Amino acid sequence: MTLKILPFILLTALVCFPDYIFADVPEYTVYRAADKITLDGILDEADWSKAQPVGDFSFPWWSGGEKEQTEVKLLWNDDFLYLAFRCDDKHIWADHFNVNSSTYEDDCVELFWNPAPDDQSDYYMFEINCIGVPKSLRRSDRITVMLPYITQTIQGTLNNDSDTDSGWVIEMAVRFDEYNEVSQGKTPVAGDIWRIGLNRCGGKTDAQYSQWSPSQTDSPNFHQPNDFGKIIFSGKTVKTILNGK
Ligand SMILES: [Ca+2]
Ligand SMILES: [Ca+2]
Ligand SMILES: [Ca+2]
Repeated sequence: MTLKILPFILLTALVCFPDYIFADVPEYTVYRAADKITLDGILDEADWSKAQPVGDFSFPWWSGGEKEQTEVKLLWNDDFLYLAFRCDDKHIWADHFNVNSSTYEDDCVELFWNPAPDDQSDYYMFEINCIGVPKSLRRSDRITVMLPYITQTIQGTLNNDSDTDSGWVIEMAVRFDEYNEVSQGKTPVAGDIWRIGLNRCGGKTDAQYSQWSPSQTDSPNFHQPNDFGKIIFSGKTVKTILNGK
C-alpha cells in the first residue's frame, strides 16, 4: 500500500461504517463506598442514596409494549464492585429457579464486564433473574465461573399477571480476586477504566431488550464488547464528593 492511497481508504471506512467505528459510549465514574454495604436487596445505605445512576437504558430493538426503565448505580472498595439495579416492572415473572439455567428468558438484568480492558476479546457474563438466580459464564470458553454475591427484593407479586407490580431490586457484589483468569490477579486502582455491558431482558410480558450502552446491531445482540460503556474508578468517596471536599 502506498501512502498516497491511505487517505482514500480511511475516508472510505468513515463513509461506510461511521456509526460503528465512532459510536460514542456512555461513561460513568464509580466512587468508593464510604461505609459498609449490607447485601439485603434494600438500597437504604447512605452511599446508595448519594450515588448517581448510570443513566437511562435505551431500547435499541423496541417493537412494542411497555418500555420499563432500569436504574443502575455502582460503588467500589478495595475488595468489591457493588451494583444496585432498580427495575420498573408491571409484571414480574421468573420460570428459572436453578443456577446457570436460562435465566435470560425471565425478567432479568445482566452485567458483562471485562477486568482487562486492553483485550476486549473476553469478558464475564452474569445474567440474574428477578428472583436472584444467576447464570455465570466466561465468554471465551463458556465455562461457568464463580457466582457473584446476589440479594434481591420484589415490589409486587411473582408469576401472577392478574395485578400490576411496581418492580424489583438486585443488590450485588463482585469480589475482584475471585476472577483472576481474565484480570490476571490485577485489582482496580483509582484511574482504571473498565468496559462493561448493563442489560435488561423483559421476560414473559413486555419481552423486550434494553441496555445502558446500546449495541450497534440491527437485531438483538448484547455481545458487542466494542459497544460496552466505560466505568472509571475514582479514588474519592461519594460522601467526599457531595460534601465538596
Ligand atoms: Ca442494602
Ligand atoms: Ca416483567
Ligand atoms: Ca404480579
